[in-house]
Amino acid sequence: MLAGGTRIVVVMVGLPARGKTYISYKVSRYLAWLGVNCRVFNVGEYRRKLVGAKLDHSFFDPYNAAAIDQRLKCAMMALHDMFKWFGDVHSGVAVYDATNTTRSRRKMILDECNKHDVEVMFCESWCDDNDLIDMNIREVKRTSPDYKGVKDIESVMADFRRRIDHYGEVYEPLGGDGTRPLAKGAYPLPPTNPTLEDYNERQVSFLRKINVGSRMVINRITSYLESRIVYFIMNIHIATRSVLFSRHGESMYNLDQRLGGDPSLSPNGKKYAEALPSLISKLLGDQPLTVWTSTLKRTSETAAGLPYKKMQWKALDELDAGLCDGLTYEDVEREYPDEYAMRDENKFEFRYRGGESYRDVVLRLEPVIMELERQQNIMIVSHQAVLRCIYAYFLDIGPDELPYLKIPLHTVMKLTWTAYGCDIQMYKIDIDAVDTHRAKPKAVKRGGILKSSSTNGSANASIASPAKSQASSSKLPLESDTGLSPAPAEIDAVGKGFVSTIPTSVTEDKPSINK
Ligand code: ADP
Ligand code: FDP
Ligand code: F6P
Repeated sequence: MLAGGTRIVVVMVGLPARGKTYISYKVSRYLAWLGVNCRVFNVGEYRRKLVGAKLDHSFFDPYNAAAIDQRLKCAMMALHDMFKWFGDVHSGVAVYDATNTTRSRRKMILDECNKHDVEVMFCESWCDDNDLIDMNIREVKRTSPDYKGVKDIESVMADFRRRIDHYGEVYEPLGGDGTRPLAKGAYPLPPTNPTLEDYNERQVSFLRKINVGSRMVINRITSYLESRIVYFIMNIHIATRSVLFSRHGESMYNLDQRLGGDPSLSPNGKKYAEALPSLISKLLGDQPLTVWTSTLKRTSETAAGLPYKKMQWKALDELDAGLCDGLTYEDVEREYPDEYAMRDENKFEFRYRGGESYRDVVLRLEPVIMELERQQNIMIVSHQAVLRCIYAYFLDIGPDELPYLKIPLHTVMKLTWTAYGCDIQMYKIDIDAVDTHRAKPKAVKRGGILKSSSTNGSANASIASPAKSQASSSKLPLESDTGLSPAPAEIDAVGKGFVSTIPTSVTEDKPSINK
């Protein structure tokens, strides 16, 4: 996806509380999931470390000379770290997350990036919906380290609004043609750029997202990857909605531990399909929903009783096991020992002969993810490997862990959105099903010799540490390699995911968000 040596930085632009950090982490998760080196550099984090977190609005006053100096220093340090990172990874996409609200600041960034051979693409979020901005402050900014310990919400709101006003005094939206006078009191011009007269923003690559996407302006986007990023940012929205996932009910192949095929549901699988509509209606009430299934019988049989619009996606079909389709893991180990061992060595990259790898599945799921971002309430009924890939996208899980995620049968997963990421709630329907999860072995047998299993070499996805915890707030625990499925209570205790068992006869919902 990324030609060797390509280095792109998405430079965020906009007043505070316009969703810049939200967009930054979404872009980063998307690209990392596709296997692109990606990292967010959030200047606010540098400011908190270098100057302090608890600064009132006056620190952001554009006429506060001392603060201007400190803010420029933070911006330069983040840039410096970004160039260092590009030096380490050689090719990748960085997201430079700051307000960058003046032309002088943007020109400085552009000049520095040109010196370091980094392509710049600006992304501005512009919004004048005061109710939405107030909601962003109330729901996200209030819990930021800047206001830690402040109990009075109204004083947070007032201080943050004044912070926004300070930025507003010197704000120059993207796209100026170089003829406008400079905003007074803005950041001092770097000595190397004594003039901005020649800086025409109509010549640079940018996307302006206006009022969450009710209007977009796209300017001089040329490269393939830039256009993918633009398309992604165009599609993301912030409307509240429900996204649900489930594997198909237990299949006849699952009973035999066979891979792939196109079997029908087992008797217990059919019971799950019958129980599903009542759980979904408990979770959604009378909200509209569209159900996406794969083209395989076991998913359409599972969704058959759901009284909603349905759509089949070939892209949601299970990972193709090629030559091994229809075999059990034991058959594969016996008949194709080398391939069996190679899969254990690097499960994400391993491609079945005549079939697919997890990486292949991720790539074919990209349009599904894009559509999922655009849509409202969606339920996906699919398969173990496919749901691992989708789960990994939302929870920012890398290629080492992804192929071992535990996605149990007869369980509905519901996404919940956090400030900059997602959480997952799991609702288990109390109908027996086999466990198809095969844990990561401690040692791999190759040519009759046991070797301890390594991690995949392809872990090129990363997000800068400061906000990582905010970007990916929850992960399902990996199965231990005992081969035993942990009881729900154990899952609760081990990791951040949790399972709530809903007996078919009980009507009351028990689940609660795991924090
Ligand atoms: P900023 O980084 O601009 O200060 P944040 O990313 O911290 O703002 O704000 C997060 C909030 O912004 C989230 O509640 C999210 O729903 C909202 N948001 C996301 N995208 C947009 C957008 N395009 N315009 C306005 N608000 C948005
Ligand atoms: P953030 O919301 O990401 O914390 O409020 C604006 C802010 O971002 C400040 O924290 C941070 O100091 C600043 O943006 C980023 O730097 P600039 O003011 O220099 O753009
Ligand atoms: O066993 C169920 C199943 O969906 C198979 O059809 C598929 O080959 C397998 O899971 C994928 O899981 P893994 O990648 O762990 O073998």
